[in-house]
Amino acid sequence: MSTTTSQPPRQNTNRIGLTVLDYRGGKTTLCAGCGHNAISERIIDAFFEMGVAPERVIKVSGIGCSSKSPAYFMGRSHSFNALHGRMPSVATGAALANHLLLALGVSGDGDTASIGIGQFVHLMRRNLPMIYIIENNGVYGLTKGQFSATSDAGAKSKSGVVNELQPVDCCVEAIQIGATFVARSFSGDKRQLHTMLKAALSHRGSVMLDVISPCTTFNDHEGSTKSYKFVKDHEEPLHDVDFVPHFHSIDVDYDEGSSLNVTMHDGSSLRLKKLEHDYDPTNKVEAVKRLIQSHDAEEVLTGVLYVNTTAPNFIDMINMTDEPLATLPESVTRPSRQALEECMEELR
Ligand SMILES: Cc1ncc(C[n+]2csc(CCOP(=O)(O)OP(=O)(O)O)c2C)c(N)n1
Ligand code: SF4
Ligand SMILES: [Mg+2]
Repeated sequence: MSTTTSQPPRQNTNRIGLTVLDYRGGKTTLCAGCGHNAISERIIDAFFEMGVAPERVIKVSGIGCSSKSPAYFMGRSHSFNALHGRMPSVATGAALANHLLLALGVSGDGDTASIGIGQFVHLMRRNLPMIYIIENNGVYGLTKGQFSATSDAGAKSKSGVVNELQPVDCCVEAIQIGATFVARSFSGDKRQLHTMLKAALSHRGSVMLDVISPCTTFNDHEGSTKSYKFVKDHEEPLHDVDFVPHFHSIDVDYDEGSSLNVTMHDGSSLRLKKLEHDYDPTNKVEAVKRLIQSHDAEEVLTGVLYVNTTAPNFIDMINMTDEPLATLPESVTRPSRQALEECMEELR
């Protein structure tokens, strides 16, 4: 009789020796099929693959089903669930207190474009280094499906009410005001979203990802423009998005011709392979024009809409100390009595 010793199954580890389980969080309490759950899965995969230490990440969110979702991934990271629409000011404080942390914001269309629009635009205009994800379902899911400010004019609610107001396009707002990596994707497009998230991790400025994320309970019916069916039928991808992390790039050859390569801040390559469009994502005016045209044509334009890897971010602009403010000793951060007296003297 032969004996075999049973070995525990070998798990794949990333470049910092962690398994994908190290990137998981609590069990989701969102509805089955909710787009937000799919986005959480993509976040887990992208952070695992890029080998980001969970302890280096601060997750920030507002209020909503979407804003609950950081509880369902990266349980080992720092986390702060702010007030409705107020995540940007908390994110700004956290990023300034410790610029070595990687800030990841998760918000909803209501949280960002309705109550939070004032905070949102000021975060984007500062080009604060962070990844800001809008899980966009066109409704206030948590409070039972009222239209949000991203709901399209003419869209029908589950109870048959027609929205008469024009939508806020968060991509247009973000591009116009200063964000430096702006993209739109769909929670059902696994490959595109996964690739965009990996590229976002290599960017040092405000990344704004507007992800159409259907609410299966309140906004997935006929007449909705944020349903799975509508997005699948009307999606217009600008390009095929590919990404080569800096730690792999030595082994990779690029096809010339129909692709545009963008070198990211850490040396990684974002590769945008043209589809039928001749689209330049470094041209701000063109990006806004295409978004407006696609809105008029009732298309859901997806892809990397705008990217600028040369603009200074807020941490550079304010000449931040190399050592994070959070860990500087009080002897450095607290002005001496003499310095205060000199200051008072100047004001006399
Ligand atoms: C100051 C304040 N106003 C209103 C509410 C009620 N409220 C909670 S969540 C929410 C909307 C959430 O919508 P969204 O951000 O789109 O998230 P979703 O649930 O759709 O993911 C509202 C209006 C609140 N919590 N706080
Ligand atoms: S109500 Fe809508 S947004 Fe909220 S968890 Fe359910 S499906 Fe998702
Ligand atoms: Mg919503």
